[in-house]
Amino acid sequence: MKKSAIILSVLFMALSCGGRKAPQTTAPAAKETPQFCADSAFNYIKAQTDFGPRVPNTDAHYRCSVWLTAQLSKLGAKTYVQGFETMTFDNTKLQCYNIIGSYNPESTTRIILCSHWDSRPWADNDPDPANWTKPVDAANDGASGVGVILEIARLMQKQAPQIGVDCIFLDAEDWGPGDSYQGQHLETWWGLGTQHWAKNPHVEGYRARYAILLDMVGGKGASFCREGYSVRFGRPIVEKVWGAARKLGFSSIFKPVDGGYVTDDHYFINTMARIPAIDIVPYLPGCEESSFGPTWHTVSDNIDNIDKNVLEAVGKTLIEVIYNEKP
Ligand code: AHN
Ligand code: ZN
Repeated sequence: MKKSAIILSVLFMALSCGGRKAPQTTAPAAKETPQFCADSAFNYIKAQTDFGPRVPNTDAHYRCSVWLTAQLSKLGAKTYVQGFETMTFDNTKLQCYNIIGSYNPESTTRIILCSHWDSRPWADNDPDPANWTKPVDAANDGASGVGVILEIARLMQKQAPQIGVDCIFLDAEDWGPGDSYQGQHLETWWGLGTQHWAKNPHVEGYRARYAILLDMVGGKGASFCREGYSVRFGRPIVEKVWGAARKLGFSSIFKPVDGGYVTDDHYFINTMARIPAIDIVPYLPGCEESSFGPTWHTVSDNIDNIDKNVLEAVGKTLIEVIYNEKP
């Protein structure tokens, strides 16, 4: 993205949600929670897709890693970059980067907000076989969670929550075998960046109260059921998040319904790092095109199919949770 375009989009987001609040007539009872801005989250998503598909071992991937680190740093976080090499199911050696931004780094009471940031190298669920070898823009499947977290980071710089928050952008989630792969299908072919982080935390002896994973939180008309491993390992967190959504009137998006099990990054945070982790993921088993929504692993997973209403429901719900968390 050109520098002028970046400046313009930042200016736009400052104007779109940054308006002053009406003057207070009565004394506020408690400090208000900050206002999540879906336009700003959208701009953070577009800035990522503008690099092109962020497939590991490509220039776009490397340049986006530098940009993500710079964003967290600019937004006042203490940043860590974990560079590492990993092997995939198809014997490709990947150069990867997990990117971490810590708020209130001294606090011993911490929560994690995380999302994968890499793009899948193949749109192998596309209806057109000609697209099966093309990389995915991954506006939803990757960039959306990162965009929501960056917007929350922007708000945390302006108003600190009472607890420590670690924003973790996980690499190499999506280089897993497609349905047509003839070899063994192992869980461990997915979430490679998370597995590295779980074995090598960015801080020695790292602990957190819980983790919330965002995966595909910007699909058109998306909704979220209570994912299986999230309920198994982190039922109270699921209840906290879905309860906050209900309080804000988002129960049509955060459905109070149990969904299926998804082998996603949170699975490894639970089983390897032993930190309770939940997944906000649009998984509706038995859907026609895909259980993860119509653009999943297709070339249509691009910025034109991002839904600001969904971003807003997810962002506002998380703000409600984070600013009510007590040390
Ligand atoms: C499996 O399909 C085994 N896991 C899906 C995890 C995923 C892929 N999330 C985004 N892309
Ligand atoms: Zn994916």
